[in-house]
Amino acid sequence: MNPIITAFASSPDRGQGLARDMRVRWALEEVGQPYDVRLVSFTEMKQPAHLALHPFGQIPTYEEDGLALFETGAIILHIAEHHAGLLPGDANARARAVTWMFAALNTVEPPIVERETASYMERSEAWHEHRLPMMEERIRTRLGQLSAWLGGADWLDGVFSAGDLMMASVLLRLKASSDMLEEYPNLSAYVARGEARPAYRRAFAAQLEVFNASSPG
Ligand code: GTB
Repeated sequence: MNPIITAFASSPDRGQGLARDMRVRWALEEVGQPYDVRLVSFTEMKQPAHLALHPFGQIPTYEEDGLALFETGAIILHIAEHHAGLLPGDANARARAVTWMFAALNTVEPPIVERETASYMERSEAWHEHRLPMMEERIRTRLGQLSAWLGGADWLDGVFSAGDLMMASVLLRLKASSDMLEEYPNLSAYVARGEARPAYRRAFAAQLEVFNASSPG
């Protein structure tokens, strides 16, 4: 039986790959694991059946025989540990790839999400325009550090890994909501390399199809 993931029945981004099921789809495509998708509405996500899978009432979730997971970090690590292609064989290189997954989720994604959330939750507050530059400075600090680490390399630690998949996914979210990424040409090129991967393109097409299928005409 294929694993089953959940995704938005109606994603606010109109299928532009910004919801977090995209990174799970990408990981599954990278390792060649077919999967099924159960689409859920915002109402269904808060109902007991979904809360039994995801205590915070969110997507994505991941189910396979006898196992239900939530949190994209845990899901992608699980996929990477059970299939070849997303983690190096060498134990130390593997640990470093996992480190980059955590860095993407714990160090780079939070300031990006904070700015994005503020832009729709706090935009009408008088203090928003004063807070915005501070939030953007925090993002630039991380982008500058990441850019310095990457230098002229293709990937963060040698070959493409789950760490790159997660980092590129996080940066793609920034790219969709600001021009900041363009200030770092090596990071822009890094994200473009991720987007050019056949697995990424298949995942993107699959989630866009959900939007197209639900739109008239
Ligand atoms: N830490 C969790 C993880 O990594 O799995 C975060 C999961 C999460 O934030 N899920 C969001 C969700 O279910 C969807 S991805 N939200 C509904 C809710 O909380 O009620 C966040 C997201 C949503 C939509 C867009 N978009 O349309 O642009 C982008 C990102």
